[in-house]
Amino acid sequence: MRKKVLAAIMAAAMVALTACAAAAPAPAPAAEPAATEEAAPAEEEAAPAEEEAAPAEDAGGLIKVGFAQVGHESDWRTASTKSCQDVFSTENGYDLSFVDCDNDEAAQKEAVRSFIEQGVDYIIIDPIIATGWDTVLTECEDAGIPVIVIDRTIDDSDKYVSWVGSDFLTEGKAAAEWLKAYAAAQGITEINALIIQGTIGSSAQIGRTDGFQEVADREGWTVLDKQTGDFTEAGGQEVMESFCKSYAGKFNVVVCENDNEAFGAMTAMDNAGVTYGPGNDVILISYDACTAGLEDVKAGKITADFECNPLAAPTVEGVLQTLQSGGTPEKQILVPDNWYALKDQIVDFSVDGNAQSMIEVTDDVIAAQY
Ligand code: GYE
Repeated sequence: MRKKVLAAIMAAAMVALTACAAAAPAPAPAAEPAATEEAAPAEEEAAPAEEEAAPAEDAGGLIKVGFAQVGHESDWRTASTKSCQDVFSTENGYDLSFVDCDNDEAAQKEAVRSFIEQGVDYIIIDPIIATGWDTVLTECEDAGIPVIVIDRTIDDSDKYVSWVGSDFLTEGKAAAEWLKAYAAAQGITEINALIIQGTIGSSAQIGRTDGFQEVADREGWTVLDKQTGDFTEAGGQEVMESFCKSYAGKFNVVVCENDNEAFGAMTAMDNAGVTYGPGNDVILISYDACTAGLEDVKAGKITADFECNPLAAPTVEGVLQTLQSGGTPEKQILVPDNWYALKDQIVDFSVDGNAQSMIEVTDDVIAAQY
Protein backbone atom coordinates (compact mmCIF):
# COMPACT_ATOMS: atom_id res chain seq x y z
CA MET A 1 0.00 0.00 0.00
CA ARG A 2 1.50 3.25 1.10
CA LYS A 3 4.98 1.80 1.06
CA LYS A 4 5.05 1.69 -2.72
CA VAL A 5 3.91 5.28 -3.00
CA LEU A 6 6.44 6.35 -0.44
CA ALA A 7 9.20 4.48 -2.14
CA ALA A 8 8.32 6.31 -5.34
CA ILE A 9 8.26 9.67 -3.58
CA MET A 10 11.56 8.99 -1.91
CA ALA A 11 13.13 7.85 -5.15
CA ALA A 12 11.88 11.02 -6.85
CA ALA A 13 13.20 13.09 -3.99
CA MET A 14 16.58 11.41 -4.27
CA VAL A 15 16.73 12.20 -7.97
CA ALA A 16 15.74 15.81 -7.33
CA LEU A 17 18.25 16.13 -4.56
CA THR A 18 21.05 14.62 -6.56
CA ALA A 19 20.22 17.06 -9.33
CA CYS A 20 20.26 19.96 -6.84
CA ALA A 21 23.54 18.85 -5.40
CA ALA A 22 25.05 18.67 -8.84
CA ALA A 23 23.84 22.15 -9.62
CA ALA A 24 25.15 23.60 -6.37
CA PRO A 25 25.77 26.19 -5.10
CA ALA A 26 22.73 27.86 -6.68
CA PRO A 27 19.69 27.07 -4.55
CA ALA A 28 17.06 25.13 -6.41
CA PRO A 29 14.38 27.67 -7.35
CA ALA A 30 11.11 25.91 -6.71
CA ALA A 31 12.80 23.48 -4.40
CA GLU A 32 10.18 24.26 -1.76
CA PRO A 33 9.29 20.73 -0.85
CA ALA A 34 6.13 20.77 -2.83
CA ALA A 35 3.90 21.08 0.23
CA THR A 36 3.11 17.48 -0.38
CA GLU A 37 -0.31 16.57 0.72
CA GLU A 38 0.04 13.45 2.77
CA ALA A 39 0.80 10.53 0.52
CA ALA A 40 -2.60 9.69 -0.92
CA PRO A 41 -3.90 6.51 0.57
CA ALA A 42 -3.20 4.24 -2.37
CA GLU A 43 -5.29 1.22 -3.19
CA GLU A 44 -4.95 -1.50 -0.66
CA GLU A 45 -2.29 -3.98 -1.63
CA ALA A 46 -0.57 -6.82 0.08
CA ALA A 47 0.36 -6.58 3.72
CA PRO A 48 2.62 -3.66 4.51
CA ALA A 49 6.20 -4.74 4.92
CA GLU A 50 8.31 -2.97 7.50
CA GLU A 51 6.71 0.33 8.42
CA GLU A 52 9.25 1.43 10.91
CA ALA A 53 10.83 4.83 10.68
CA ALA A 54 13.13 5.08 7.70
CA PRO A 55 16.51 6.60 8.43
CA ALA A 56 17.11 10.25 7.64
CA GLU A 57 19.56 9.33 4.88
CA ASP A 58 16.60 8.24 2.77
CA ALA A 59 15.93 11.93 2.29
CA GLY A 60 19.41 12.47 0.92
CA GLY A 61 20.81 13.74 4.18
CA LEU A 62 17.92 16.13 4.67
CA ILE A 63 16.07 16.15 7.97
CA LYS A 64 12.56 14.88 7.37
CA VAL A 65 9.87 16.96 9.03
CA GLY A 66 6.11 16.44 8.93
CA PHE A 67 3.94 19.46 9.72
CA ALA A 68 0.22 19.01 10.41
CA GLN A 69 -1.10 22.54 9.93
CA VAL A 70 -4.58 23.62 11.13
CA GLY A 71 -5.85 24.80 7.75
CA HIS A 72 -6.00 28.03 5.77
CA GLU A 73 -8.77 29.89 7.58
CA SER A 74 -7.09 33.24 8.15
CA ASP A 75 -4.36 35.72 7.22
CA TRP A 76 -2.59 34.60 10.39
CA ARG A 77 -2.59 31.01 9.19
CA THR A 78 -1.25 31.94 5.76
CA ALA A 79 1.65 33.74 7.42
CA SER A 80 2.31 30.79 9.73
CA THR A 81 2.38 28.34 6.81
CA LYS A 82 4.70 30.52 4.78
CA SER A 83 7.03 30.94 7.74
CA CYS A 84 7.23 27.16 8.26
CA GLN A 85 7.77 26.46 4.58
CA ASP A 86 10.50 29.09 4.42
CA VAL A 87 12.29 27.77 7.47
CA PHE A 88 11.96 24.06 6.71
CA SER A 89 13.11 24.37 3.10
CA THR A 90 15.46 22.05 1.23
CA GLU A 91 17.95 24.94 1.07
CA ASN A 92 17.99 24.85 4.85
CA GLY A 93 18.48 21.09 4.92
CA TYR A 94 14.91 19.87 5.42
CA ASP A 95 12.53 17.61 3.58
CA LEU A 96 9.14 18.98 4.64
CA SER A 97 5.91 17.05 4.38
CA PHE A 98 3.19 19.67 4.80
CA VAL A 99 -0.45 18.80 5.36
CA ASP A 100 -3.21 21.42 5.43
CA CYS A 101 -5.79 19.74 7.68
CA ASP A 102 -8.62 22.10 6.70
CA ASN A 103 -9.77 22.48 10.30
CA ASP A 104 -10.67 18.78 10.45
CA GLU A 105 -9.56 17.14 13.70
CA ALA A 106 -9.75 13.60 12.33
CA ALA A 107 -7.74 14.57 9.24
CA GLN A 108 -5.10 16.06 11.51
CA LYS A 109 -4.66 12.81 13.44
CA GLU A 110 -4.50 10.97 10.12
CA ALA A 111 -1.78 13.36 8.93
CA VAL A 112 0.28 12.64 12.04
CA ARG A 113 -0.14 8.90 11.47
CA SER A 114 0.95 9.30 7.86
CA PHE A 115 4.10 11.03 9.08
CA ILE A 116 4.81 8.06 11.34
CA GLU A 117 4.38 5.73 8.37
CA GLN A 118 6.67 7.90 6.28
CA GLY A 119 9.29 7.63 8.99
CA VAL A 120 9.90 11.35 9.36
CA ASP A 121 12.52 12.49 11.83
CA TYR A 122 10.33 15.12 13.56
CA ILE A 123 6.64 15.91 13.66
CA ILE A 124 5.29 19.43 14.12
CA ILE A 125 1.64 19.80 15.11
CA ASP A 126 -0.48 22.93 15.34
CA PRO A 127 -3.40 21.31 17.16
CA ILE A 128 -6.81 22.39 15.87
CA ILE A 129 -8.33 21.39 19.21
CA ALA A 130 -6.53 21.27 22.55
CA THR A 131 -7.71 17.82 23.61
CA GLY A 132 -7.85 14.27 22.28
CA TRP A 133 -4.15 13.91 21.63
CA ASP A 134 -2.75 11.32 23.99
CA THR A 135 -3.31 8.23 21.81
CA VAL A 136 -1.67 9.60 18.69
CA LEU A 137 1.16 11.20 20.65
CA THR A 138 1.79 7.82 22.26
CA GLU A 139 2.05 6.37 18.75
CA CYS A 140 4.65 9.02 17.89
CA GLU A 141 6.52 8.22 21.08
CA ASP A 142 6.44 4.48 20.32
CA ALA A 143 7.84 5.20 16.85
CA GLY A 144 10.60 7.26 18.47
CA ILE A 145 9.63 10.44 16.64
CA PRO A 146 9.86 13.65 18.66
CA VAL A 147 6.84 15.96 18.42
CA ILE A 148 7.07 19.74 18.59
CA VAL A 149 3.82 21.66 19.13
CA ILE A 150 3.53 25.06 17.48
CA ASP A 151 0.99 27.85 18.17
CA ARG A 152 -2.07 26.25 19.83
CA THR A 153 -1.51 24.04 22.85
CA ILE A 154 -2.22 20.39 23.59
CA ASP A 155 -3.85 20.30 27.01
CA ASP A 156 -4.40 16.61 27.69
CA SER A 157 -1.04 15.03 27.00
CA ASP A 158 2.56 15.92 27.69
CA LYS A 159 4.06 13.50 25.19
CA TYR A 160 5.72 16.20 23.15
CA VAL A 161 9.11 17.81 23.43
CA SER A 162 8.28 21.52 23.33
CA TRP A 163 5.47 23.93 22.66
CA VAL A 164 6.26 27.24 20.93
CA GLY A 165 3.48 29.82 20.82
CA SER A 166 1.68 32.83 22.25
CA ASP A 167 -0.03 33.31 25.60
CA PHE A 168 -3.69 33.43 24.56
CA LEU A 169 -5.02 33.97 28.08
CA THR A 170 -2.86 37.08 28.39
CA GLU A 171 -4.09 38.26 24.99
CA GLY A 172 -7.69 38.00 26.23
CA LYS A 173 -6.93 39.77 29.49
CA ALA A 174 -4.97 42.49 27.67
CA ALA A 175 -7.92 43.22 25.37
CA ALA A 176 -10.25 43.54 28.36
CA GLU A 177 -7.88 45.58 30.53
CA TRP A 178 -7.33 47.93 27.60
CA LEU A 179 -11.11 48.21 27.19
CA LYS A 180 -11.52 49.07 30.85
CA ALA A 181 -8.95 51.87 30.63
CA TYR A 182 -10.21 53.12 27.27
CA ALA A 183 -13.86 53.17 28.37
CA ALA A 184 -12.88 55.11 31.49
CA ALA A 185 -10.97 57.64 29.39
CA GLN A 186 -14.02 58.04 27.11
CA GLY A 187 -16.47 58.34 29.99
CA ILE A 188 -18.24 55.12 28.96
CA THR A 189 -19.74 53.63 32.10
CA GLU A 190 -21.58 50.61 30.78
CA ILE A 191 -20.13 47.76 28.72
CA ASN A 192 -22.48 45.52 26.76
CA ALA A 193 -20.30 43.18 24.78
CA LEU A 194 -20.78 40.59 22.05
CA ILE A 195 -18.03 38.07 21.43
CA ILE A 196 -17.37 36.27 18.15
CA GLN A 197 -15.25 33.34 19.22
CA GLY A 198 -12.66 31.32 17.36
CA THR A 199 -12.88 27.58 16.76
CA ILE A 200 -14.42 26.18 19.93
CA GLY A 201 -12.00 24.01 21.86
CA SER A 202 -8.90 25.49 20.26
CA SER A 203 -6.55 26.88 22.87
CA ALA A 204 -6.52 30.24 21.05
CA GLN A 205 -10.29 30.48 21.54
CA ILE A 206 -10.23 29.19 25.10
CA GLY A 207 -7.52 31.61 26.23
CA ARG A 208 -8.98 34.69 24.54
CA THR A 209 -12.53 33.98 25.70
CA ASP A 210 -11.53 33.13 29.27
CA GLY A 211 -9.10 36.03 29.60
CA PHE A 212 -11.69 38.56 28.47
CA GLN A 213 -14.47 37.00 30.53
CA GLU A 214 -12.36 37.00 33.70
CA VAL A 215 -12.00 40.78 33.53
CA ALA A 216 -15.63 41.22 32.42
CA ASP A 217 -16.80 39.30 35.50
CA ARG A 218 -14.54 41.29 37.78
CA GLU A 219 -15.75 44.59 36.33
CA GLY A 220 -19.42 43.60 36.21
CA TRP A 221 -19.72 44.05 32.45
CA THR A 222 -22.52 42.44 30.51
CA VAL A 223 -21.48 39.88 27.92
CA LEU A 224 -24.71 39.65 25.94
CA ASP A 225 -23.69 36.65 23.83
CA LYS A 226 -20.79 34.57 22.55
CA GLN A 227 -20.84 32.51 19.37
CA THR A 228 -18.16 30.99 17.20
CA GLY A 229 -17.20 32.35 13.81
CA ASP A 230 -14.58 29.60 13.44
CA PHE A 231 -11.79 32.14 12.85
CA THR A 232 -13.13 32.87 9.35
CA GLU A 233 -14.44 36.01 7.65
CA ALA A 234 -17.61 34.24 6.52
CA GLY A 235 -18.17 32.93 10.05
CA GLY A 236 -17.66 36.37 11.56
CA GLN A 237 -20.15 37.90 9.14
CA GLU A 238 -22.79 35.26 9.78
CA VAL A 239 -22.57 35.54 13.55
CA MET A 240 -22.60 39.35 13.43
CA GLU A 241 -25.64 39.35 11.16
CA SER A 242 -27.55 37.37 13.72
CA PHE A 243 -26.19 39.50 16.59
CA CYS A 244 -27.30 42.67 14.79
CA LYS A 245 -30.84 41.30 14.63
CA SER A 246 -31.01 39.88 18.14
CA TYR A 247 -29.26 42.70 19.97
CA ALA A 248 -30.07 45.76 17.86
CA GLY A 249 -29.28 48.93 19.81
CA LYS A 250 -28.15 46.96 22.87
CA PHE A 251 -24.39 46.52 22.39
CA ASN A 252 -21.47 48.91 22.44
CA VAL A 253 -18.52 46.48 22.23
CA VAL A 254 -17.80 43.71 19.72
CA VAL A 255 -14.86 41.41 20.34
CA CYS A 256 -13.70 39.27 17.41
CA GLU A 257 -11.22 36.55 18.27
CA ASN A 258 -9.31 37.13 15.05
CA ASP A 259 -9.02 39.78 12.33
CA ASN A 260 -10.75 37.75 9.65
CA GLU A 261 -13.84 37.46 11.83
CA ALA A 262 -13.62 41.23 12.33
CA PHE A 263 -13.60 41.77 8.56
CA GLY A 264 -16.82 39.76 8.29
CA ALA A 265 -18.36 41.47 11.33
CA MET A 266 -17.70 44.88 9.78
CA THR A 267 -19.55 43.86 6.62
CA ALA A 268 -22.50 42.74 8.73
CA MET A 269 -22.49 45.96 10.77
CA ASP A 270 -22.23 48.05 7.59
CA ASN A 271 -25.28 46.26 6.23
CA ALA A 272 -27.17 46.76 9.50
CA GLY A 273 -26.25 50.44 9.75
CA VAL A 274 -24.17 49.98 12.90
CA THR A 275 -21.12 52.24 13.08
CA TYR A 276 -17.88 51.11 14.70
CA GLY A 277 -14.41 52.39 15.52
CA PRO A 278 -13.31 55.38 17.59
CA GLY A 279 -16.16 57.82 18.23
CA ASN A 280 -18.84 55.52 16.77
CA ASP A 281 -21.56 53.21 18.17
CA VAL A 282 -19.33 50.22 18.75
CA ILE A 283 -15.82 49.67 20.10
CA LEU A 284 -14.42 46.93 17.86
CA ILE A 285 -11.67 44.79 19.36
CA SER A 286 -9.74 42.22 17.39
CA TYR A 287 -6.82 39.79 17.70
CA ASP A 288 -3.96 38.81 15.38
CA ALA A 289 -2.94 42.27 14.12
CA CYS A 290 -2.18 41.04 10.63
CA THR A 291 -1.41 43.66 7.97
CA ALA A 292 -5.03 44.03 6.87
CA GLY A 293 -6.14 44.24 10.50
CA LEU A 294 -3.70 47.05 11.22
CA GLU A 295 -4.86 48.84 8.08
CA ASP A 296 -8.35 48.80 9.58
CA VAL A 297 -6.97 50.19 12.84
CA LYS A 298 -5.31 52.98 10.85
CA ALA A 299 -8.60 53.61 9.01
CA GLY A 300 -10.41 54.04 12.34
CA LYS A 301 -12.46 50.87 12.02
CA ILE A 302 -10.91 48.43 14.49
CA THR A 303 -10.38 50.28 17.77
CA ALA A 304 -7.58 48.10 19.15
CA ASP A 305 -5.87 44.97 17.81
CA PHE A 306 -4.07 42.43 20.00
CA GLU A 307 -1.32 40.68 18.16
CA CYS A 308 -0.64 37.02 17.98
CA ASN A 309 2.71 36.46 16.32
CA PRO A 310 2.54 33.75 13.61
CA LEU A 311 6.27 33.66 12.95
CA ALA A 312 7.18 30.92 15.40
CA ALA A 313 8.84 28.59 12.90
CA PRO A 314 12.40 29.88 13.43
CA THR A 315 12.02 29.15 17.14
CA VAL A 316 10.69 25.69 16.34
CA GLU A 317 13.74 25.12 14.19
CA GLY A 318 15.89 26.10 17.17
CA VAL A 319 14.15 23.41 19.23
CA LEU A 320 14.71 20.87 16.49
CA GLN A 321 18.38 21.76 16.20
CA THR A 322 18.79 21.47 19.96
CA LEU A 323 17.40 17.94 19.67
CA GLN A 324 19.68 17.19 16.72
CA SER A 325 22.68 18.07 18.82
CA GLY A 326 21.49 15.95 21.71
CA GLY A 327 20.28 18.79 23.91
CA THR A 328 17.06 19.19 25.87
CA PRO A 329 14.88 22.10 24.73
CA GLU A 330 12.58 23.93 27.11
CA LYS A 331 9.10 22.52 27.38
CA GLN A 332 7.36 25.87 26.81
CA ILE A 333 8.69 28.72 24.72
CA LEU A 334 6.63 31.88 24.49
CA VAL A 335 6.56 34.03 21.39
CA PRO A 336 6.12 37.71 22.36
CA ASP A 337 3.13 39.73 21.10
CA ASN A 338 2.38 43.47 20.78
CA TRP A 339 -0.81 45.47 21.21
CA TYR A 340 -1.82 48.08 18.62
CA ALA A 341 -4.09 51.12 18.37
CA LEU A 342 -4.19 54.63 16.96
CA LYS A 343 -2.55 57.32 19.08
CA ASP A 344 -5.80 58.56 20.65
CA GLN A 345 -6.83 55.06 21.60
CA ILE A 346 -3.61 54.27 23.44
CA VAL A 347 -4.16 54.15 27.20
CA ASP A 348 -2.19 52.86 30.16
CA PHE A 349 -3.20 49.47 31.48
CA SER A 350 -1.72 46.43 33.11
CA VAL A 351 -2.30 42.69 33.01
CA ASP A 352 -1.91 40.77 36.26
CA GLY A 353 -0.02 43.72 37.67
CA ASN A 354 2.36 44.01 34.69
CA ALA A 355 2.27 47.38 32.93
CA GLN A 356 1.62 47.01 29.20
CA SER A 357 2.67 49.22 26.36
CA MET A 358 0.85 49.71 23.08
CA ILE A 359 2.26 50.46 19.67
CA GLU A 360 0.80 53.32 17.64
CA VAL A 361 -0.26 52.15 14.20
CA THR A 362 1.48 54.11 11.47
CA ASP A 363 2.19 53.31 7.84
CA ASP A 364 5.68 52.15 8.79
CA VAL A 365 4.32 49.83 11.45
CA ILE A 366 1.85 48.37 8.95
CA ALA A 367 4.57 47.92 6.34
CA ALA A 368 6.69 45.98 8.81
CA GLN A 369 3.87 43.71 9.98
CA TYR A 370 3.30 40.14 8.77
O1 GYE B 1 -5.56 33.84 15.86
C1 GYE B 1 -6.37 32.77 13.93
C2 GYE B 1 -6.07 31.46 13.36
O2 GYE B 1 -4.17 29.65 16.40
C3 GYE B 1 -3.46 31.76 17.10
O3 GYE B 1 -5.76 30.66 14.45
C4 GYE B 1 -4.02 30.95 16.02
C5 GYE B 1 -5.34 31.47 15.50
C6 GYE B 1 -5.30 32.86 14.93
O4 GYE B 1 -6.97 30.98 12.52
O5 GYE B 1 -6.38 33.78 12.98
